[in-house]
Amino acid sequence: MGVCPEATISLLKDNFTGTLRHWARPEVLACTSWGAPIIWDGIFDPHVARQEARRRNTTIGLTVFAVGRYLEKYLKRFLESAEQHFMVGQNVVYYVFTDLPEAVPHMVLGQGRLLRVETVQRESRWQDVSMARMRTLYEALGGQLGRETDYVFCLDVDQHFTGNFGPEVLSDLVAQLHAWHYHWPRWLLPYERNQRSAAALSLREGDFYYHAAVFGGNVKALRKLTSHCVRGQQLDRERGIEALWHDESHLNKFFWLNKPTKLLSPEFCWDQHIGWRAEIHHPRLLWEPKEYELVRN
Ligand code: 2GW
Ligand code: MN
Repeated sequence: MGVCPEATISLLKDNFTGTLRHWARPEVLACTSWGAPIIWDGIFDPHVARQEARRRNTTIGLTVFAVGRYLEKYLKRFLESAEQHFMVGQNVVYYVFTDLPEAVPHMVLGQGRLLRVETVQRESRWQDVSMARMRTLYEALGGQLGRETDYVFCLDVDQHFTGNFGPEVLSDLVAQLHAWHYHWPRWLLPYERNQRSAAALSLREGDFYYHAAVFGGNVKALRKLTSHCVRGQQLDRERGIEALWHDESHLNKFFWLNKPTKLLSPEFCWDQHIGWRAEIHHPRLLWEPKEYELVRN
């Protein structure tokens, strides 16, 4: 891990949280080499972030896809937990993309929050269900979603909130450190290595391995991100290849070329199966157990 490089410490002021107390967590890396903060529990003041978001009358979008069996399996718990923990007290618009609009659970939402249901086609391969999200998001960001929000977070549905997930996560371009890979050496990270793929990174490339289950940013930055991934996926398809981790591989390529302005610690998307880790103080979003046999057939 390590401390912040001297050169970047002066930059560790965040629009939403003010000065970050990176010295409060000396055992973790609290900033990147390009000066972006890495948000760990204890280095930000959630109260300052909340006030700043209210002052700006910020509206935050939360997009989630629930196609096929993932709807009945995960969506209700995801949304109910979001009502408890996601951007409480802010303006929030949920966008649920599904092939089963009539099966979306009826939710009583807090003040200033609304839920939109958008119908999408069901892809026959699960890899395509996951990758098709990038095109759908690109189009939505160019339409009503983009017009009615300032920042958007795009999440997997197979997880639930367990703690405060507030405006401290907001920034122009936000990436999530992958819970399984945040302390791995770079050459071992599961980037796409086939140089024919648009998602390829060489052994000398890559900063961190980011998890596609959580990414966010402002509307303009996310338009750029999603269009990059759509194009990369299309190029690969034309060559008859598919990146190792599908949309996640293209997302990692994008973040290598376009550095995120904020990183979230693994506390913001944690897998309990990893077990206890000294640096994980307060998990805020937990993966649901994987039951591939059940849902992937
Ligand atoms: C996906 C895989 C196998 C069977 C079904 C599905 C599936 C996914 C589905 O039937 N319906 C559905 O709505 N999805 C959506 O795609 C849902 O939002 C889900 O959270 C998302 C990604 O699929 P998931 O969560 O099963 O994949 P993970 O947790 O292994 O995801 C990581 O890798 C993926 C690419 O392989 C994505 O990049 C994902 O963002 C990563 O977290
Ligand atoms: Mn997932």
